[in-house]
Amino acid sequence: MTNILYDKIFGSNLKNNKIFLYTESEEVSYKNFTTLTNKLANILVSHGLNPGDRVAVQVEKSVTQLGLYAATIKAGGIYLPLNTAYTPHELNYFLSNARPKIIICATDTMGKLEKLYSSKKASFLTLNANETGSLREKLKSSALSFKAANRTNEDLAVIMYTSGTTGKSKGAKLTHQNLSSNCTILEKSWEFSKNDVLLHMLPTYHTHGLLVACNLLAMVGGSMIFLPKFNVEDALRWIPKATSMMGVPTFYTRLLDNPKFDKNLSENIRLFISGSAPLSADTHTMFKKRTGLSILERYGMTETNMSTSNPYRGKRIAGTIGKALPGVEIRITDRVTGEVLPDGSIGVIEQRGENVFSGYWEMPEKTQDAFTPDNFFITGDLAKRDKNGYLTLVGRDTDMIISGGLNVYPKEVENLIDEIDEVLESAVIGVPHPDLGEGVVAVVVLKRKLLDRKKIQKTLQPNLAKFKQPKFIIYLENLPRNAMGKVQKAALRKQYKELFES
Ligand code: MLC
Repeated sequence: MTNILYDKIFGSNLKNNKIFLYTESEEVSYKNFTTLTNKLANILVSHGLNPGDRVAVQVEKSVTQLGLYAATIKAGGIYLPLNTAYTPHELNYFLSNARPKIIICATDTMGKLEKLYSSKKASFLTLNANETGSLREKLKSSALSFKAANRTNEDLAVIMYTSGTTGKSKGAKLTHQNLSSNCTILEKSWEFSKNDVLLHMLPTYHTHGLLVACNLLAMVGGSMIFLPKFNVEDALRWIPKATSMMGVPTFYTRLLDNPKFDKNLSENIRLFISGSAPLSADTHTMFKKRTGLSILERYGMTETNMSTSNPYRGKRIAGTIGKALPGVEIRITDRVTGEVLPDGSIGVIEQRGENVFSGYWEMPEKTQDAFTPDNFFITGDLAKRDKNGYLTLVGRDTDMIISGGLNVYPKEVENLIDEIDEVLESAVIGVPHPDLGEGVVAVVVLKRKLLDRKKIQKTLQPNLAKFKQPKFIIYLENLPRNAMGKVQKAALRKQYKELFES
């Protein structure tokens, strides 16, 4: 019996007394983490989990939460992590679409969700930020051993939702093979080993924090300083004890803004990695000046895991996302004709390899649209490749916004704004933001005056995660349009490019 992902990621360190996780309050060995995983897997199975069933998890980052991920995989389930910022309204969509067998969330979320989502076919368990809840209660009497379910390469391990251009999110299906093969490539490419201690301050409901950081460190038998979220003071305190860190560009710009962050503090660090949003060449250069270290920028997506990387040994070129990782085929194509373009031309990044997901959950048409006939995934990111194979991102084929490493699809926000009686139409754009990379801005045309000036914000609040809500709303008489009547978002982005600069 094999369970491809579990055996690969957690299998070799099961009985190890070495510390896997350091938190502010405890140290968890691999051995204790395995016991926790087994107990959690027994609880999941006792709630009816069969191989192939989904386990939806919307909880704060914690040791138990990471154990739930391992337990779901070990029990043969499909782990479905959900951003804690999602509102019950958004959750209702994910749950109705994925139909999980088990839902694990905070106690107060359960109260709200039960009203919206019919729980007939799902069991609810609770886990709160302070590690209380029904799940922790059940741990006390759960059995210590658990036999891993058989899972092959093609079986699904994780579904992660990504926003879509039409405003409806799509569940990216990630197989045991997608995740385990990518991890092996990263181990070799970034030279991770059991000697590594990774400072982990990312959320664990996205690819970056869960499938890159946690999978990799568990697989090599390393350790993680596992903190609930990023803040500069905690980072400064823990960086001297770490050998590596992964973050979105906002982590690095916030560190640079603090004069206490310097070369001495980071002398034990062998590798700072950045991804999920473009790192500006300026930040790369300033970071090198301050610490003597070049941030390694890499590129990936929920659908593809990690696809390109600057080298561990060799030249890390500021402003580039490096070269295709081993086993990942990348080509640049014309956005209209699909024709493969020569190096130096700007076009859409398409990729193929074991890293690429197996399609969108129960959305065959969207899956078909996302792939070329020869099975390359069309990313929608625009880039050019130089003669040495280094890729530079130059924009996006869609008008997606990346705010602090989180993707926001304008359509989802526009749909909600346009439903307001007084609104004629809206255009949601991303403009440069000094802290978040891009900030969400709504440009709104009213049919008639808003009696309540905060009506738009009040409408969005219960329906949309905070990070998707506009940080600024601009009211115009008309939206700029081209001769075809299409809203010219590029013109709006240009006009408001300095909005967040002061
Ligand atoms: C929080 N807020 C955000 C935000 N995060 N707004 C826009 N964009 C974001 N990313 C809101 C908060 O709710 C708060 O609202 C206000 O903005 C300021 O909060 P903050 O305290 O400054 O934010 P903070 O909690 O520090 O979070 C910022 C952050 C965090 C950048 C540290 O968002 C983060 O950890 N991002 C990482 C996301 C990530 O892991 N992405 C990987 C995706 S995987 P208010 O009004 O209450 O003050 C992927 C694939 C790949 O993309 O290749 O990696």
